[in-house]
Amino acid sequence: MKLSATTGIAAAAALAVAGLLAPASAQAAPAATAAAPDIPVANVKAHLTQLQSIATANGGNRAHGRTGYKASIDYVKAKLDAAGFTTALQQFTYNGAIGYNLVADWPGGDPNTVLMTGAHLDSVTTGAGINDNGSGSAAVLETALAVSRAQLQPTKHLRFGWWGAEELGLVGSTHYVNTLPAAERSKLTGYINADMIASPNPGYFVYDDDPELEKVFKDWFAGIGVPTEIETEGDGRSDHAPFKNAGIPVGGLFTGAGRLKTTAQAQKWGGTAGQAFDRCYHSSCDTTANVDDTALDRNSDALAHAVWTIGTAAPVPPGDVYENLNDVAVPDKGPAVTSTVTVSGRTGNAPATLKVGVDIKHTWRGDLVVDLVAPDGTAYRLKNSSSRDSADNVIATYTVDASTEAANGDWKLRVQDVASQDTGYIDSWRLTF
Ligand code: DTR
Ligand code: CA
Ligand code: ZN
Ligand code: ZN
Repeated sequence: MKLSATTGIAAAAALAVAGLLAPASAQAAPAATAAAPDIPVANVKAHLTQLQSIATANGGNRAHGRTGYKASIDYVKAKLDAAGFTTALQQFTYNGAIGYNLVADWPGGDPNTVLMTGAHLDSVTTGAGINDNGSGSAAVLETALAVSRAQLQPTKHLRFGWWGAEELGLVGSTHYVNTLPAAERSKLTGYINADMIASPNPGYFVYDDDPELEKVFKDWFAGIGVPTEIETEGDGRSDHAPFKNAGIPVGGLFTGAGRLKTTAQAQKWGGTAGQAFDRCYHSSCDTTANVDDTALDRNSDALAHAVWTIGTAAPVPPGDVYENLNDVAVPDKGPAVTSTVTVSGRTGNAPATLKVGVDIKHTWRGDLVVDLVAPDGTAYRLKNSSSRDSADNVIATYTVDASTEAANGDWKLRVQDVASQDTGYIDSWRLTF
């Protein structure tokens, strides 16, 4: 068993996902973060008007492989080039057509901690795709332009992305993540996704993936008195999925698609119960008339708030990493297995934000239950089993409040496969104090 205990010697966190925000103590210090400006919704709508005009001039859509998509990319790129971003077009081929991702870097910030915000720019072939996903694309663009207007000097490096061929299966974002060198991928400390954020009968959904990204959004909406719900059906449904599968913390915003708004939701958000959040989802009526301005405004401001808050937070000091790189086979529908990390030489208790990085290779990860077991035997549930989660591998970082646990001792990762078929193994795991 190979342990790379770094007792007492601060080492760069092996996971670039050690944390998005400064630890609580640093947050108690004078505000290390800058307040985001209001994003003028008129500016966002102006981008939507341009995207609508592009669709109208190009056969009524902005779909992958069509002239309307490339015209959309050119529009967004021109705005960013003029605002001082370093832009790059990434080409890929899908279904015999050339697709494009647009990536824009804001010069400055720590190149080893990158916060990325993105949206897919393509529409379906049946319409202009103004809510899906001109809304997300325009809000991300206007947030980037606001960074330029402010000449923001963030602590993290800010990157923005516009993806191609999302409607055909997250093709552009998957191509981006899969072709990013591992060393570059490990610098991505978070990815924020905006896909459908101005539905005409809006709900206010926040992705329930990374706890810190979820909190930043939920706190912002609570601050304006708007209740939110967690987006439980988002897994795999938009461009955050390839980032999540690569072990990068993800978050995002969503106002709903074809699902019907319930009576309870209409009572808290207004709008019409029994009607879809977006009746024009993937339809020709998804035009500039298919946008709720208030939802667009709120989500644009929430996006800017998250970029400013996380992008300007005090750098997270490197943690002490204790890891076990030994493979441990997980028997199919069998007894739990464990992998141990011995922590020694520390004083006091573990932190309230103990980072648990796991890398479990396993097809149909829904079979797996994963716990952290403290030296005194206390178990902390990291992941429940799920009959719906058919994706492969559990590559994630969990934040555990272990402040009641003594730091020193044998910590165990406990994994059990509770459903038949599909097997795998613990590839590695680590604790970052
Ligand atoms: N797949 C997206 C729309 C969508 C459906 N469910 C969610 C959940 C979270 C984000 C987006 C979506 C599309 O059609 O582009
Ligand atoms: Ca606004
Ligand atoms: Zn979409
Ligand atoms: Zn769509």
